[in-house]
Amino acid sequence: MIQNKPSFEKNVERHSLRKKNGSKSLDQILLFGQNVPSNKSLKEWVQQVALLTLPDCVFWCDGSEEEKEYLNERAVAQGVLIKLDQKKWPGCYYHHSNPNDVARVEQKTFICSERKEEAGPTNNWAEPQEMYSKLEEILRGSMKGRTLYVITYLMGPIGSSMTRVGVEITDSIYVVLNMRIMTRMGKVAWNHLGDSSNFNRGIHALLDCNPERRFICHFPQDNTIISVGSGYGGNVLLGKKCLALRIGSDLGRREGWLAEHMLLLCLEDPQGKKTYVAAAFPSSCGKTNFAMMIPPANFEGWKVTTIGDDIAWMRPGEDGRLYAINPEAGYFGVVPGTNESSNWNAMSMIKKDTIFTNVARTPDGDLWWEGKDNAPPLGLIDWKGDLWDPLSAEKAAHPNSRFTAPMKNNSALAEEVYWPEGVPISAIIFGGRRANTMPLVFQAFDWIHGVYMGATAGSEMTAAAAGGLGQVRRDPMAMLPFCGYNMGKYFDRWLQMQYQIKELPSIFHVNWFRKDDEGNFLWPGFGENMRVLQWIVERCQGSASALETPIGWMPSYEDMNMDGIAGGMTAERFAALQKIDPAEWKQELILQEEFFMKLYPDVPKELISQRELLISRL
Ligand code: OXD
Ligand code: MN
Repeated sequence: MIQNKPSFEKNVERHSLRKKNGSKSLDQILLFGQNVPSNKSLKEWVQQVALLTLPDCVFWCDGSEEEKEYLNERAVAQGVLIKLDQKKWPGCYYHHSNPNDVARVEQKTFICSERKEEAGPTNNWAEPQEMYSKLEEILRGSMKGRTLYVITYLMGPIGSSMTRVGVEITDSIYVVLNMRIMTRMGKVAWNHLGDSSNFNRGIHALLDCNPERRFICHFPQDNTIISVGSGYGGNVLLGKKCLALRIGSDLGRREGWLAEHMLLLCLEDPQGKKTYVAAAFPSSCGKTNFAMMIPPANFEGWKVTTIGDDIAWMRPGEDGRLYAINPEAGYFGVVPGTNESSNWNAMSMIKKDTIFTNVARTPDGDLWWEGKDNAPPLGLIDWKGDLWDPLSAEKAAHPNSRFTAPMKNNSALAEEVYWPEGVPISAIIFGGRRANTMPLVFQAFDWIHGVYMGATAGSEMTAAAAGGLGQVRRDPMAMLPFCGYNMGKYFDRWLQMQYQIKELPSIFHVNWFRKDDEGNFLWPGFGENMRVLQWIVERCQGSASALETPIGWMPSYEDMNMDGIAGGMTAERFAALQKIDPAEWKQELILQEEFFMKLYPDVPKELISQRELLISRL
């Protein structure tokens, strides 16, 4: 039932007529869409951008169901989306991206703060006026013949004091349909904004998807983002990495809170006691799986529910605890490897209302990807749109192929995700993908030591970003690609938290990816990670013991619940998982020092002395 579809169509038709009749009044094009908000500064800004980009039509997205149906049909008609078999995949669509545009581009991502030092040595910096001028030339007339969509959206739950309004102007219908899943969008955001001019201004233009003209630029002092030349989610769903992390972290610096690349989960024990946990892992290291984990069968009475899978905003609460919200409303998750046993909740969630990007499909509208757990069907069409040769070394689905799914379809969704003030965090976990050196789990001695553990975390690079796959790089707090200001100052922000919070969360480090000498994973991962989570929660509650080691508190084999663990676990194998190898740690400390040298002179002295203390303990 598309009640209002005719009125959208009439709007577009009326517009075309006006164009034929030579009427170019911007006031008139601004009327397109079902409704238009009354906010004057918003309208003026959209008008300015329309005058620069010269679209055929301006479409104000109101976030309604009717609008979604209309836009889905339009996207199919334009060949941007392919409708999947609606019996197998109700409400699901498919999108192929340009093969040159499948991941975030860190080398083309800029923080255009007033001074280079504000962006710091880990970010690309460009002088703001120069970058604005360059982008203005790129944007001039760039939307001719296209529709300019105005997406007004919220990052954060309705009614939360932490929630921010963003407006993304885009000429990509794919972006509109993804943003409606990832954020609370349309009228709800107009109502939140009211007459205020305090909103993030984001402009996205697809252009011709030429990597040479691809720039993802942030202007923190103006609360502005401009992204051109890409259609990949991480570069163009501006609420996510750009606003919620890069601009968000800078807002946190000014206002005394933290925007983090963290999942949020609620762990309920058999007595019904709930513990809230935040965990930072670099991209494609299993945050979504961890946030949706199902405890092993013998963990009767334990329950994990998801608050967020990628981003957390954390601020001191009035009661002296650290409170966190998930600013998003959907998941933009990596598909390959997702199956009923690795992530049952995600599998059932993506069966409806999901946009799939760059997985493989069959000619009759079904889907397949590596790790889906069934043999590839015949006649598979790969992520580039070509017939896939099962004998070729090429993957049928791109390793960074994605689903975009609304969080309300997650059967493990925590009710707390809607709480305006968020949840009080008891444990913070840092982790990465490390084949060696890093034990399965250890706990920081105190807050400063924990900040040091996060600040020095490293991980092997994955397909989520273009670049050297598999190389270990320092990725402090999993924020290397997302911190919108000087990393040393960001460490300071973390340290400052100890004066803002009375009940500081305990901090842990985990590594699910340690391998033996033959290259086999030592830990089964997935739902079995619950065993580590249980120890962490019991440490927070003061009921689990630990051994003091040079790198932190560690569980002994007996401290862990290993009953019924998949594949079995012996004390020797656990010792290999937890081993502190002096040669590996020597190398680790050298790499940490190199990283600190890069950040010189902004590394807080507290962290330098933590490193010295660690050396002396080792
Ligand atoms: C993501 C990423 O898409 O971190 O979440 O790249
Ligand atoms: Mn992420």
